[in-house]
Amino acid sequence: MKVMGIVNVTPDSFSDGGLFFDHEKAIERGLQLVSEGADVLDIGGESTRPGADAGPLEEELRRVIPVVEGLAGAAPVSIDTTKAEVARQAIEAGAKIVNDVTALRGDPEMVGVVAETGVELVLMHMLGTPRTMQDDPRYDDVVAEVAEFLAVQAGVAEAAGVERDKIWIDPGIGFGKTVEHNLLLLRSTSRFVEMKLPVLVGASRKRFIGELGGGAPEGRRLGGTIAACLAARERGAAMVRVHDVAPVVQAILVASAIEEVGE
Ligand code: HH2
Repeated sequence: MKVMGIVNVTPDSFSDGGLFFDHEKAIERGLQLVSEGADVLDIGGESTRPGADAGPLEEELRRVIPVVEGLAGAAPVSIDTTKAEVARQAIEAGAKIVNDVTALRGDPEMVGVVAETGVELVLMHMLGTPRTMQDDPRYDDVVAEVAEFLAVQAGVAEAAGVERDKIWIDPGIGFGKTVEHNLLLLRSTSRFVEMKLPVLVGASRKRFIGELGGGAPEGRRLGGTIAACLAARERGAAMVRVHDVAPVVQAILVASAIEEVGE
């Protein structure tokens, strides 16, 4: 299983300096994650936290493009954006994957950019928008509805010319989901794997871990993050998106070694 390391270029992650400093810090962080074993770097300049609004285009471009340029030589880069123009410029700067948390619903031009450039595409499920998604999310059958949504959006991508072998699917842990929804989705990772598209799971430091773990704050959710990653791995996930690359890589190594010993 691959590990995608998260490189945030948002003011809440690097609040202690100007823009130039932000870029340097983010590039340093990315290189550190590669040295820890990240297979892919996911660079994002738009907050998708519950309650967040999408920021302006120019600001997002200023944040992420120099970081993509700085890291594209070190590892395959994924651009975490909902905006086609950001995706386009990031691809020009060397990005190989577009990670769109709206699964093509945020910008009508997105699918064209991905199809024309031939890069990979991550389709993630989200109920509503970051601003509203945690307002009482409800499903009749969360696993079936998320799977159906991802199948439809994969069809949209293919119809627009994105090759099927370039498409990833992601159940969108924490995006319009209760704790129970998140647990059901993680337990049902194999249901998504059965769709014959590689599955990406992003549970790193998410709120449900804190809610299960007696209110642990974001910086103290590594144990839960590792548990979620290993659960997804056991059920066939192809990649996990995490902040703490070294401990997750180590956990995967040990889990694989236990399975493979004596074979
Ligand atoms: N989660 C976040 C952002 N992008 N992309 C994918 N494919 N899957 C995810 O689960 C996912 C994602 C969460 O974003 P945020 O809450 O802003 O925090 P961070 O980027 O630090 O994880």
